[in-house]
Amino acid sequence: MKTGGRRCAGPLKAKMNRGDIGKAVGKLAGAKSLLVITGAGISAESGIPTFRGSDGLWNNHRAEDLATPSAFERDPAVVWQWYDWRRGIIAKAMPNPGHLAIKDLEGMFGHFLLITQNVDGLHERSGIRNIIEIHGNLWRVRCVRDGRGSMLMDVPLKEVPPRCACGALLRPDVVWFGESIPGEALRRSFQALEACDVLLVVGTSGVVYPVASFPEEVKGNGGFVIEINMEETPITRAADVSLFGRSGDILPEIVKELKKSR
Ligand code: BJW
Repeated sequence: MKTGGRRCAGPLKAKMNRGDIGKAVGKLAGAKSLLVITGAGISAESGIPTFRGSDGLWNNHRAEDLATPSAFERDPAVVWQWYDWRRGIIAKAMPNPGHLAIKDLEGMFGHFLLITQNVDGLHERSGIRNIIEIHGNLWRVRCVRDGRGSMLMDVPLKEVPPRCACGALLRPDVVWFGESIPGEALRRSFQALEACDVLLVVGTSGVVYPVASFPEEVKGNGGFVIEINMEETPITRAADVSLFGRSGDILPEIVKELKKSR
């Protein structure tokens, strides 16, 4: 299943087989500490578009036009229209069997942390407790004048761009390209990368840093890396096991087998 030196994402080269699931479950059964990382792929089966790939958000919108501080400075209304559209899709979406299986995994490990790159809030809605939303949350906003954060749940937005009571612009409380990951989230992430026995990486293209470097970090610390994705990614090279297919199929299967083995 591992593909050796391939660096680039490519077409699906191999299908998951029972041996790979067995190897993953065997390792999980002996692990005390599990770290899970998710990306847009985990929410794809809830009907939320991913960023890259044939149906990805970046096909119609250039990242530099929408997910950067300079884009927001140039045209906050355009950026907010994009977020308003995505908030409309996410408001109707529900956690899928992949989200629910990760919630089940949380209950099976003494030490568990989920680091999600997603801003959709679906993991939280699955009931998970130990979570870092490393790129923020698109239901939270903050005032560009004083940085104060609040929730803004209106769908659609009442005004675009939305404004704070003080009259300044509000921005989505998410991390755009070129912005730093909040210090506390990064510190806790690196602590978990050092401490985990197993890292499970689900539905990310593995091209956006710093998360793209996390699998190599875990390998460097002697941890075991399991990847779940529809296709090969740059992470496939670092992964000890790669399971190719839908996370909403594979994760419940892992939970089922893990319960049997305990
Ligand atoms: C399925 C599936 C199914 C589908 N089942 N799977 C080091 C080297 C080079 C560059 C940098 C570096 N360090 C920092 C940078 C710059 C930059 C960066 O990474 N650039 C790269 C593009 C090269 N990083 C940053 O700027 C970060 N900040 C930072 O590091 O600060 C310090 C610093 C700054 C500058 C220089 C150096 C240091 C911040 C990154 C913020 C990313 N923000 C976004 C938007 C968030 C808000 C929003 O949502 O609007 O985050 S961009 C976008 O990409 C979003 C995502 O979280 C992120 C990752 O995407 P993800 O989740 O992987 O989605 P996709 O679509 O790419 O992949 C989906 C996958 O699912 C695919 O593989 C499918 O196959 C799979 N899939 N269906 C399983 N059913």
